[in-house]
Amino acid sequence: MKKTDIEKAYRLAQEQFAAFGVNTEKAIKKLARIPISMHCWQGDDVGGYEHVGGSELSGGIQATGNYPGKARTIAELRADIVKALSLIPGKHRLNLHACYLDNKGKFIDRNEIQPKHFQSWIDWGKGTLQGMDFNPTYFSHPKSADGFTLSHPDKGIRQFWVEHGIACRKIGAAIGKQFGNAAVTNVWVPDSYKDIPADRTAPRERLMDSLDKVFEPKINPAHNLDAVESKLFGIGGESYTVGSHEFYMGYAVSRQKLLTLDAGHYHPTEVISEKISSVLMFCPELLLHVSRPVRWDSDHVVILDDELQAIGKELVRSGKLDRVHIGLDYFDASINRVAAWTMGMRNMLKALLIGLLEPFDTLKKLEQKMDYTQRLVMFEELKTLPWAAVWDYYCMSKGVPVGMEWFRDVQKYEADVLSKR
Ligand code: RNT
Ligand code: ZN
Repeated sequence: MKKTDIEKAYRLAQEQFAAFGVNTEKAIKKLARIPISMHCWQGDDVGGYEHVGGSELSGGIQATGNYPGKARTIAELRADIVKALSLIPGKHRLNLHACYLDNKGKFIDRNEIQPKHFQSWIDWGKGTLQGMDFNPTYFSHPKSADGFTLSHPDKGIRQFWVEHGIACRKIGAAIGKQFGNAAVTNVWVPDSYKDIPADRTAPRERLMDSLDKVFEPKINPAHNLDAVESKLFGIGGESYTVGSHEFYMGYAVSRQKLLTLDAGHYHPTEVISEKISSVLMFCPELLLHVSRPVRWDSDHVVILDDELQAIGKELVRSGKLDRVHIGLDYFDASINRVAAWTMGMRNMLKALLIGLLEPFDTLKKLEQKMDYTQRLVMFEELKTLPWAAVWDYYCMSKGVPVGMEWFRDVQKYEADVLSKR
């Protein structure tokens, strides 16, 4: 598309939105200030670099597919991340998992990792990223092979994982300190039973106790924020998940931690867009794992579907974006991984833009007057307003490819780099 055409389309769109009382310039400015935390694990199918060549993924999550070009080393992963970020408008964050440590070829067990093992990531990220987030890795490890970690019946194994959690919070703090903004360190454990348990209480009591130990050391919240993520079920853990939604909602509220809402961790008709407003009333802040479940927690690439748009709108409507951390969480190994990142990130931003372009005050007024007919008429009308022209203009103004142009770049990268791996 020609630059002048993008501008022309934008001017027309600007007028159409203005007729609804919406200022597109303001929307664009706000969008530019929202960082999305891009998950490192889409680049190598959640393998990590603890061992040469990555680890066997375990813990009830699965990456399926064997598309060529997976990042085999930290250097390759970084190159792929840089490529993806060059196609996404705005300045963003990187979400790292503990198993992506830079151990310089020497195995370091999870309870012994230190900030120094992530220093090369921090140094590398400083120029490019707005900040970084962190995750303890409670899967793909011999001590998680029983399907239990922080709630394991064995005290020694629980202690090992408590130490891992504490080590990770310290790494989060080192990251946050050096970037000048807090890293969110998100705790997710796979602990679950394949079949019906007899005792549902004891594992939850153990998890609560272990979490309290993980969070015991005081860490400056300006450097590190603690989040906890629930789940409904995992592969091989279908009947009972220790860290259920109720468990973590209660835990986060009582300990004033961040709650993580993962879009794939609820019953199929349950959506996280509906939960945002409630969680923000009772938790200090919120972390999102934007994902896409297809029939189950399948971690498909985030597309611009109804739920993603609902999430974008809810976040904007809440007026509390400053208390929300947006991260992506999916891993599709069956398509080009750089494209998978780019699509998900661009779609998340599109959803936020759609939210920012909504005449929320007008809709609220109609609702207060109980004019539900006009509310619905307006919802429908808004769907076809030319937000895409605003998006194109935004991409152009940020110096990233407009429309499908970004995919040409990825194709070239695949031919020049990925296909040679
Ligand atoms: C698993 C959780 C968790 C992981 C990442 C890799 O179901 O969603 O967030 O996907 O930690
Ligand atoms: Zn998640």
